[in-house]
Amino acid sequence: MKNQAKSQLATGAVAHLPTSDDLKNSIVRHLHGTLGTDINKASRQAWWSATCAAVNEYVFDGLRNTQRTHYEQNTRAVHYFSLEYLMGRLFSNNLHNLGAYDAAKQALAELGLNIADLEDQEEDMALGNGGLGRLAACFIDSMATLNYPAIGYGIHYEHGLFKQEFSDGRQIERPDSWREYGNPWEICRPESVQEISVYGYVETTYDLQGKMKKVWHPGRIIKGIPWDIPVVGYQGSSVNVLRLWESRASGFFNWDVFNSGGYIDASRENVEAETISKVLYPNDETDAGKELRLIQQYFFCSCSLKDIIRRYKRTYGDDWSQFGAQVAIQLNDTHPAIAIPELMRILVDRAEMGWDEAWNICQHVFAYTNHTLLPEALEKWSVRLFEKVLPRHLEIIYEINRRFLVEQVDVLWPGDNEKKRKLSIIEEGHEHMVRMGHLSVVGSFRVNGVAQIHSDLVKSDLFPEMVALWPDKFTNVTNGVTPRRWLKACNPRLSKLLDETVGVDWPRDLKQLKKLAAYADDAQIQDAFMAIKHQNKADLAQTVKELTGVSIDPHAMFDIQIKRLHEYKRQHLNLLHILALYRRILQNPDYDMVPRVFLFGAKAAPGYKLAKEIIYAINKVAEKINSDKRVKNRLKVVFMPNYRVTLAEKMIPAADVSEQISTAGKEASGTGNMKLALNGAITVGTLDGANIEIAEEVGADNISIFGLTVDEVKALHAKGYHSWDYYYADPEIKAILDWLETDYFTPGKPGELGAIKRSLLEGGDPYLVLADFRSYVDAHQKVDGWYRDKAGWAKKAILNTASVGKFTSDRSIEDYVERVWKLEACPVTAKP
Ligand code: GPU
Repeated sequence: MKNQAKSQLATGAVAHLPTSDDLKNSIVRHLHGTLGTDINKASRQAWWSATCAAVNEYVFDGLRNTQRTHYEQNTRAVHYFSLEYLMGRLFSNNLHNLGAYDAAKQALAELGLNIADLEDQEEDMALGNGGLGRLAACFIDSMATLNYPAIGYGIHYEHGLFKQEFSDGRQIERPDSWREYGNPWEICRPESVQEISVYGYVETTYDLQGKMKKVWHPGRIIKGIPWDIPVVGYQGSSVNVLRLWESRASGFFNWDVFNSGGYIDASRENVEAETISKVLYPNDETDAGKELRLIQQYFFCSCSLKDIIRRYKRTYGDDWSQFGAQVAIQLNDTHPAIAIPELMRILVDRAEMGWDEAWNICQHVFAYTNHTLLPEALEKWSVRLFEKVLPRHLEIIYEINRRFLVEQVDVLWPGDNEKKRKLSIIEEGHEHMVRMGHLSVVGSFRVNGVAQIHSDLVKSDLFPEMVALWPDKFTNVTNGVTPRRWLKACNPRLSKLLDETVGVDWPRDLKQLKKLAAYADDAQIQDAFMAIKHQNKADLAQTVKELTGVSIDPHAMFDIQIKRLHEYKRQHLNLLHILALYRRILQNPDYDMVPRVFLFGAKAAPGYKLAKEIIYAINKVAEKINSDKRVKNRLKVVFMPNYRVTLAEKMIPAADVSEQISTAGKEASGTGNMKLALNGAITVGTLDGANIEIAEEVGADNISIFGLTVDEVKALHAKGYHSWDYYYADPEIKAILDWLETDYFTPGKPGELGAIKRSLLEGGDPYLVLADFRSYVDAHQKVDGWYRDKAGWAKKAILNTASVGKFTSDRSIEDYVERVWKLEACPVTAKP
């Protein structure tokens, strides 16, 4: 008998897990019956599609069982509203979560195929910008794993985040067409289509009793088509759904135009309607303020609310009394805040409920997560735009605001107009604006930040008066990441070592990693751990060579900064450190340092000029350093093109050092910091966001902290910060900044890299790069010393992996359940 790879035993929604023979038969069957080809001529793409179809037999099985169970149990459910889901690839993720990865690998091998080649056929599902969207993806993984009845709602963008290329070191954006050839993981649900309205005007009417009624006469009706993506919990627990809406023209209005001879006008309307879900806005933490974006937000919120209500009515009909008990809606930042007035509109205008009763329901349903304090990210919509796009919602917001100011603000601070001005949902000024953060706080029963310090700052700096009004509304839920994707699937070598040392339960009980701490001094485990790191680095070196042509040595220290490009994340501080090292090497040919490879991955928002200049500068400096013989391989610099989830999965397992260097108070949490530490990288970081909690967990010996604290940053700004002082006082800073202005890195073109210097001096250095530079360099000097001691480094790396069990998204979800959602887990049993 053949030695068949067995799937791990599933105990949940999926009745039977496949053996390798099951999968092999199913793959061939789908190759014939679904793809219409056969084994002799099938392309890799066809093999991949057939394998996905085979996997889906099990996924859909779990999906049916989960939906049946939720329907029968009629439990309270959470509805996660997010404009972004950064899912990455699903093939290996679904196999791992099903416990069928090894079986599939063997099945494919017996068919003469390498599973890794098939994995590379899949496009990333990049329907998000960065941390916020990836967090949503980790959360839906955890909710399914923990058997919580949950559904994710969002937009089915035709084009996800742009693809990044470099041309002479400059970022070029190319469209991302992730589903050009279809997507095997999604199911269209025409039976659940919704229609939504925009534009038009509001008419005030009176019934026979003289009661006033508002009637919205919309200008346009748009159809929302739902696509369901199954979300497979770990080891066959629940299979939940991510429901994404695609916009289409509704037949409703256009036919009139069409029939009156306006064929072109009718199809223009179609094009406009379909534009809504065309493309993800590529801005990370900047408010685009564009009409289409507001329509995107409203489109998906309205479709989702109607979907929730349709499901509720199946059980309760017109009895709204249980709605608040059955439905929780989590707003992922303020992007879906328009759902609050939309639910009010549905209840008051459509269901003809009284205002107080409707508002009471809203206040039992919505909860809001704040993800940033950056002023440019706090969404505001002009009243003018609102009036045009959502005239009835504007009236409702005015009424919410009027009652809030009269019934809450004026009661606590009678006659205090300054307080009213500050707390009003409508900002008065040159142009009146709707403040979506204020609306979210007023309309939610709970508000949370995403790391302890961030939640504290939300209370003290962003909404202090709201805290005075509702002290119990505010809480913290520190972010987390799913260990299934960010350790088990992406780092199979380390996963195997962990299975052998701490047992196989760690992927769903990450605190188990603590057991690894007992081996931190064990020479054998140290060697095994570092051998794995070395192999991962060798793999990454191969990828770097293929993508950039640059050769890097896996014996060097791999120092990695991967995240969106932003001034507050300070990739330019990293660059200044690299320049300092390079300059020292040139000045002292024997300069003694541990050989280092600096790796970057980052996309800049297409309209963010300085961010693009920073990418250009890093690329130009990299070119020079990498070809300079005098460096003798002590330094290499690589900017990886097109950073995305799939590239992160290759870089994170290979990192020795993790750069988490935001100005204190600016990074709400960070989640890359957690992924890197989990894979044994040592953090060089500021006391910002979740770095603080990581430092608490790993201990001061196993992290290199530098820079001003939040309080010191505030004090420095209060006293007056003059970056020029640092420039004149520190000769190394001066030399580096001046160097950037010469043509040393851009021969024949002096000044090409001058933007960074200008922003740090004339621009006032808003993120205190120069203030933190010296302590940053020292933090790296310390790390250089640590790395020279092989056993000492191995111990630190092991203790990082062992100590960060807190940062699983399973723990985050349990915190949400306890502090916000109050849900019951609902285990699923398979019915054949
Ligand atoms: N974040 Br707001 C984004 O990625 N995009 C956004 O538009 C906003 C916040 C990030 C925070 O910067 C990061 O610190 C946090 O870890 C992440 O959200 C998830 O909470």
